[in-house]
Parts: sequence; structure tokens; C-alpha cells
Amino acid sequence: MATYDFKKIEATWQQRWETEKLFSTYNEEQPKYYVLEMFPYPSGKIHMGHVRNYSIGDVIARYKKMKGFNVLHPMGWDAFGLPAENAAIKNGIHPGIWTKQNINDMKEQLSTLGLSYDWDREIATCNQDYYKWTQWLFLQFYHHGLAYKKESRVNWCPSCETVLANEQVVNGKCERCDSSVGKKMLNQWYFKITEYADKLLEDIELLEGWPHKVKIMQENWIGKSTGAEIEFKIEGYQESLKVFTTRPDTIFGATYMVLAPEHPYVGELVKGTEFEEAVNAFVTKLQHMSDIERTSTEAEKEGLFIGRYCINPLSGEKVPIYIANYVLVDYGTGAIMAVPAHDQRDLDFAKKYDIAIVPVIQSEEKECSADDEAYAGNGIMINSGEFNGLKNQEAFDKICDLLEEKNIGGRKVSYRLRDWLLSRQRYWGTPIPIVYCDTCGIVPIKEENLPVELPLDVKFTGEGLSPLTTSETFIHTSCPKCGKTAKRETDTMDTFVDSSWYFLRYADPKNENLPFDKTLTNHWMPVDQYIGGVEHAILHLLYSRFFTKVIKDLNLLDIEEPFKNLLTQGMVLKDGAKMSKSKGNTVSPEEIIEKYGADTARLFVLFAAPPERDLEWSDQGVEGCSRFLNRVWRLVEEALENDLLNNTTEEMTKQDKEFQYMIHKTIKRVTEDIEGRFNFNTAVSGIMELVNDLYKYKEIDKTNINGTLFREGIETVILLLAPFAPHITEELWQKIGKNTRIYLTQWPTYDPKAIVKEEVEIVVQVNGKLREKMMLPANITKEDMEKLAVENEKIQQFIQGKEVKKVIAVPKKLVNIVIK
Ligand code: ANZ
Ligand code: ZN
Repeated sequence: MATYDFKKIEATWQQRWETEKLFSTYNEEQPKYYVLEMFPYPSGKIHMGHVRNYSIGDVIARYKKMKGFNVLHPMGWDAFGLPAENAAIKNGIHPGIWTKQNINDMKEQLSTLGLSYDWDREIATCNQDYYKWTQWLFLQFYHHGLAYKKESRVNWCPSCETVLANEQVVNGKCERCDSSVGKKMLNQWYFKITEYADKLLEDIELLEGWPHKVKIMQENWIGKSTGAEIEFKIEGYQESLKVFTTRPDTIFGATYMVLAPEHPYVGELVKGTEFEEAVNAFVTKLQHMSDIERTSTEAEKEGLFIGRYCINPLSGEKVPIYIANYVLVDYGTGAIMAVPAHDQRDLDFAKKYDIAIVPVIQSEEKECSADDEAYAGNGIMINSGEFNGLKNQEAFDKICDLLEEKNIGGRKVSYRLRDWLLSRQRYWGTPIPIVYCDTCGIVPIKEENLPVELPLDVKFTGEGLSPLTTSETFIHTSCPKCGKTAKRETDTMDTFVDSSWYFLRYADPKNENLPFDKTLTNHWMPVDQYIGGVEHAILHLLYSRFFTKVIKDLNLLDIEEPFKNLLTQGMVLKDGAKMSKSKGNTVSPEEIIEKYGADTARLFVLFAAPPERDLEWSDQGVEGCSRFLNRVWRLVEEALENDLLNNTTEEMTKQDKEFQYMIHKTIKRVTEDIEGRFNFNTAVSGIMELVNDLYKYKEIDKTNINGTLFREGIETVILLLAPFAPHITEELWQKIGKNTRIYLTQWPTYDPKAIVKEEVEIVVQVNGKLREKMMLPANITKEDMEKLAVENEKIQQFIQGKEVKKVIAVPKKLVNIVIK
């Protein structure tokens, strides 16, 4: 008996699949299915997280192919980014060479996993033929007012020496290097994602196939608040102070005002006063605090009175103005009316600085005093002049009406979502296709002059200079408008820009005239199944949704949402902690593949836990999977050696029936496990049980075995296992005499009759008249009853050419078919 030589088998099949171009995708007649795993950053080495991510995608791709779909399953590289640049500084290698090398290495490693990618569609975001179109898209955004430049206070990582988007600041620290992030005034490029805030929020509803938690995260990130904007006069100052509040009904309880320390009025309001020095010191102190630190409920509330007063527009009362750490300049209007009785942060502050606390809403249920806890609920208005006695929700409306009438404010919606800061002071990214001309100002590059290429004559000094500023050949150019000398923009784009449209390019990766052809991309989009880590639940997914919507509005595509279904896979853990280089607890995929083979590695990551859960690495688990594949191998080898697959017997014994039942039951179960929630772990254990049954069946009576049935069992195991362990199954498929590729073979279907044991007589009526009697399994589903009745030969004669209006099934009794 030949042993299971996984090394030889896997290498052979990978080679053959490649020569045969088995996984190439063309536009074909069958319904399309687009399965996509988030493309990796080419760090140079694949890790177990990758193996898990890609194995999940591969099972889905192979399964859908066997189910008769035309499957698109591409792969590429998110190839711009900081590590390449850091490597350049450290080792003196050009980022491009470093990246290219890493891509080659990783592709080599991926190829050993036997993944069904159409490599002809490979893309790398750092290639000119890709970033040209990223630039082209930037220009379309620019021409439609969706990309603009402004001076603002940005997050600045002192160690990476670049700006960071809010999303890249985690608990006040740089997502990349963990340094404390500060603030800096800089002139930067933005995408106007806020213009799409409402649409992005509303359409979350369309994302039926997304995990609930991811939808909530997106919703919170957009952070829509409904309230009012109110203008307060400032005593002795020409401008009024605008505040945003979600509770205009509490206006009579506003006992002080707060400006963000960076609010533009602050300087003028204190100029030349005794407060000036203290205010300046406070502003400086806050510069090194992140927004998150400043607004956390635990953070100590700090601030100071600035010597000025506002007039409450409804009560006419005079209220002192403070600055405080907990009010941020870039949310709402950067100023608030503070209501200590009904807002906890205000209460903490008021108590600390001894400011009046005036309750204006009385709970209808409980007696409450605002000593420790602000009352945030609903109730009856008190201390509120003409509004006293109203329910606060009514007062909310009446007060908004009054403000609108007096033209000093009104209803207003605010979002937490900020515009997307996209410029980076980095080399290894897509150059922003803009020049600066002394005469014409900001001028976009002409489309026909794209791409703006990354120059090679740059210096990687690591001294805070953006490398592009060191390239003489790059900086100097002429103005596309007036032709005079001009300077190029030296910032590059955030790599999230590159990854916000790559899934559209796969549909038409070699297009030289456009980012993609509309018809082709319409055909393949949306992605039917997207798979990736939950760490991308906000940034990447929100940006991709935004890009898709803009691209649709630019009339380049007809798709509203890019990802129909989303699967966020869990982490790979070892000894309870996430596998990571820094923890030193990694298991190298290369070693596992070397020792056990790719099929075992794949089977393990799929079998050890449902895809969305964390997976605990287990050496015994891997051993177990390896033993199982060996067992499958021996089963087929023995069957062939003993010639068990060829004798044909018509007669079905009781044991045969039992065995047949197991086969079909397993087909049903495995199919349902995959179809539903991708429960690959239970699907695999179903196949394992069937293999046990095959062994048992074989032992019963070797000489008199029902060969047809045994063959069916063997074929079923091979077919069901194929998406999980593609190499061994392809080999066994050949061994049992098939000469087609298993990837192109139809997924098995179960016979409803075979999966029930007891049968009953069912009457079939057509328009109420008895036409046929059928023996059907007692526990057959209504759908199967209906299906079998309609398909029945005799019944077909009655309904031919007529329209079937309705089919009614009564379990264990009858099926009535209504025709017209
Ligand atoms: C008065 C008030 C009374 C408030 C009350 C709340 C409760 P969300 O839901 O997050 O939108 N606020 C407004 N702008 C702010 C800023 N730039 N920095 C810090 N806080 C700010 O919260 C809106 C509420 O947060 C606003 O409503 C305002 O306080 C505060 F019983 O106004 B409220
Ligand atoms: Zn010019």
C-alpha cells in the first residue's frame, strides 16, 4: 500500500493546477460569486493569522465553485506603508526593492498552501499601474469638492514623524509605534467623508450579512447626535458664542459656559487681562493630551474662569465663561452651555469650581437631588419660566421653535465623524497629484500626465524630513495651468486610500484607460463574501464604503455597498494569548507545512474553532488532523487493493440502507454547516464520522460488500473534504479512476428519501382531485414533499403547460397542487 506522501502530492498538484490555470476566472454564464480575503501587507512572512484567513476564504471559494458558481477569488498586496521606509532607513535598501522581495517571498509561502487564487489578477498598490488610478480617483474627488486642503490641529506622532488620522490613535497612542500622540497645526489634505455621514449611517441597514457588532462600531464611529445650536451673546464682545447641545430643554439650567481652550475667541477674550497668562499656560499644558484622554469620564476635569460673561438668551441671566480640558475644539462648535444638574461632566466640574447647580427637570418617578449624580432622564420642566410644567420632550420642541423664531439658533445634527485626513509626510505611498504655483495656487495634475511617479533620488535620513522633499527631480515642475515653474506636493496618501478601492480593480486589473471597466465591475460587485480581521471593523470598512458611494455618484459604478457579507475571523492564540512576534509565542506556518503538509495545516485551522471565534493552537490538534487524513488515505488504498468499489449488487440489505442513510445525512449536514454560518468545524467532524462509518461498513462483510454503495461513500468523503484539504482529495479522486479535477466537480446532493427511515403513503391531488399516491419518508420536510410531488412523472402529465399557482403540503397525508 502506498503511504500518504503529502510532500509529493501537494507539490505535484500545485504545479498542475498552475499549468492548467485551473483557478483563472472569466466572465461566464453561471451566477457569479466573489470571495475576497483582506489583502495582506507584504511584511515578508506569512503567519498563522494569514493561514487561517486564507483557508477560510479558500474553503468558501472551492465550495461555491463546486456548487456551480463562477467564482472570483483574487489576491494582492497592500504594498505601501511605513515598514518599508523604516527598513530603508535601517538597512539602506530602497523601499521598492524591499517590498518586491517580500512579495516574492510571501507569494512563495502562500503557494505552498494550495489556495485557489486567480494570480492573473494580482495587484500591488505600489505598482505604477495601480497607483496611477489611485491618483486618478483622488483627482475626481478633488474636482467634485471631496478632496480639499486645510490648516488644522492634527494628531502628530513624534516618533513616526507623521500625522495620524483619528482612527490611527488608540488610547492616545500611535497605533503603529505606541508613542504618545500630540497635536500640531498643519496644512493638510482631507477627504470630505462627512458629506457622506448620513448615507453611511443609513445604509448600515443594508448590510444584512455583517456581524451586528461591526455595524454598531460603524454607527458609533459616525456618531450622529440630534440637538440644537444656540447663540449666546458675550458681554462686551462683538461676536456671539455658538454652542451645540443635545439638550436645548435644559437651557435654563446653564450656569456657566465652556470654550475649548483652543477656541478662536479665547485669545481675544483674555487679551491684555489678568487672565491671559494663566490661559496660555493651560493651553500649552493641554497640547500633549489626546482627545480621548481629555474626554474620558474618569479624567480629572480641569479648567479656569476667563473673566468674561455670556447672556442666556432665554432667561436673560449672566453666566460666567470658562475654558476646560473636557471640551474639544473640533466637535460641535467647540463650545458648550454647561448644565451641571443634568450632565455628569458639568456636575463634576461645577462642584470642583463651586459653580451653581440649578435643576430644571424633575423626574416623575423619583425624588432626586443632583448632589452626586446628574439626572439625565426625562421629566417635568421646573425653574424654566414659561416652560414650567411641560414634559421636557415638549419643551425641547418649543424651545427649538422659539430659537428659530428669534433667529438665534435651532435644530441641528452633529456627527462625531471627522473628515479623513489623508496626507502623510512619507515617501512610500501614492504621491498626491498636485502642484503649487505662485500664480495659480493649488493646481491638480492633468489626467493624461498621470502617474506622478515616485522618484528614486531621495534620501532616507530619518530626521523628520519627508524624503520627497529631498528629491530635486521630483519637486521642480511646471504649472499645468500657466506653465511657469511650480513645486510638487511632497506629501503622499494614507495607505487606507489604496485599500479603499482595490476590490474594484480585481474585476478588471489590467485596464489601462480607467481604474476599471464599469460593466465588468458591476458584474462582479458587490463582494459576496469578505473575510478579515475585526481590527479593520471601523477604518478600512468605512473608508471602502465611502469610496464605493463616491465612485457610484461619479457614475463609474452602480453599486451602493461594496461588501454584501462580512466574516470577521477570530485570532489565533497560543497558551491563551494572541500569537505575535513580540510575545515570542508564534508557530511558523512553514514548519507546520514542512512537517505535516498544507492539507493538515488547513484542516486544523478550520476544524479547531468556528471561524469567528478565537482559535487556540494545539499540537495535539494538528497531530489529530494529520492522523485523520492518513486514515482517509488508507481507507481508499484498502478499498482499491481489495477491489471493493466495483462489484455491483442491486439488492439493499438493512445494513446497506443504514449506511446509505449515513452518507446522505452527512451530505445534508456538511452542506448546511457550510451554507449557514460557515461552521467548518462541525462540517469537518461530520466528515470524520462518515469516515468511521465507512470503516465499520467495510468490516461487516468484505466479500459481499455493496460496491456501488461503498463507492458512493468513498466519493462522498472525497468530495466533501475537497474544499478543506484540496491536495489529498485531488490525488484520491484520481486514484479511484476520475480524470476530472475535483475543483470542477459538482458538490454532492442528498436524496431526501435516503435520509429517513420510515415511509408513509402520501396522496397527491391536482386541483383537489386524487391523481397519484407516493411512498415518502415520514419526516420529510414540506418543501421536499412539494418538490417530489411536482416532479412526479404522472403528476407532470396533469400540470404540463399549466401554471402552478400554489402547492399545499400536509405532512404524512397529502400534497395538493393548484393549477390554472
Ligand atoms: C448641554 C447639555 C445638558 C448637554 C445636558 C448634555 C446634557 P454627544 O451626544 O456626544 O453629541 N458637548 C458639545 N460640544 C462639545 C465639545 N466640543 N466637547 C465636549 N462636549 C461637548 O454630546 C453632545 C453634548 O456634549 C452636548 O449637549 C454638550 O453638552 C456636550 F443635560 O449641552 B450638552
Ligand atoms: Zn500657474
